Amino acid sequence: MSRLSGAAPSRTHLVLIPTYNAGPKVLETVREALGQWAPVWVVVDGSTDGTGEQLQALARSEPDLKVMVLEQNQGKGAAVLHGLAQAEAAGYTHALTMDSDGQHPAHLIPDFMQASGDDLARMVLGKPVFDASAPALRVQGRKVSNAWANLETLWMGIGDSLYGFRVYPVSPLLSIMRRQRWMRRFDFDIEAAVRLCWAGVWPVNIDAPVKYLRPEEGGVSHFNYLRDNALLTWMHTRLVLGFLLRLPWLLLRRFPSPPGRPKATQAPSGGSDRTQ
Ligand SMILES: Nc1nc2c(ncn2[C@@H]2O[C@H](COP(=O)(O)OP(=O)(O)OP(=O)(O)O)[C@@H](O)[C@H]2O)c(=O)[nH]1
Ligand SMILES: [Mg+2]
Repeated sequence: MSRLSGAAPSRTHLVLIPTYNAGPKVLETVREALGQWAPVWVVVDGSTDGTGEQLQALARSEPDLKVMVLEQNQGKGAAVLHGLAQAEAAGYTHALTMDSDGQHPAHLIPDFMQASGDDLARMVLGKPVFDASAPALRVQGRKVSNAWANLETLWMGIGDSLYGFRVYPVSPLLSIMRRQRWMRRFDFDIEAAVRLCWAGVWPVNIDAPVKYLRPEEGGVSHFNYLRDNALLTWMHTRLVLGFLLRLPWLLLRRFPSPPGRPKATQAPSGGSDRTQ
């Protein structure tokens, strides 16, 4: 399915890269992704560092690259939502999201796409393998978020709640995002994994290295400890409330009834995450 294999671009699975002021790394990332897969779509999220124009120039010579530009910065989740809506309209069923800042392993794109297959009830989650470049605070901090995400899903198997290198089924994720106003910023990755679990999309976890680049290596981060941790705290508060509302049904689904009794297959009518 990828250009590397010499096959035609996929008509079902695409790579979707949201980007915001990522500097020169974004061009490298996009080229690496194009070396592994076609098509690759980039959503430029109101970048002001000139990379939007550079990406548009690259797209003129790369038929498998599509660049969409949002005039104003809207946040990672909003940028992904924009790309997903276009992907659905064009008939794509699955999107592999990856960050634009050189942290994610483009060489694993084909493996992740293969693991996803055509299953709309499966998401493929990258499980970060850190090296010495990873700041201890970030590595430890995500354990807190992972613990909450696992509780909120009754341990359905989210290996890592934060890592954005993933394959999502497009229509279930779109229907979840369109029903609410959250998940538009840094809260996107965690809430997407949790709500997709609630909707019956099961996680498959695959180890994937993550790099933390120093600024002199071109590393850029927009993570803001205060702002983003406040956002994540509010997000988990919301998710715990949603979890408590769904708890009876989640328990029934997680621990099926004895033979002879009907099995829970979908959220109760009050639940807002039914995908079909
Ligand atoms: N933070 C942020 N990222 C955005 C936004 N819009 C798109 N993105 C993209 O989302 C991805 C993740 O952003 P980062 O700031 O690197 O967040 P992170 O990788 O979780 O955090 P670090 O581990 O500190 O790099 C990057 O590819 C960004 O370009 C936005 O408004 N804010
Ligand atoms: Mg990053």
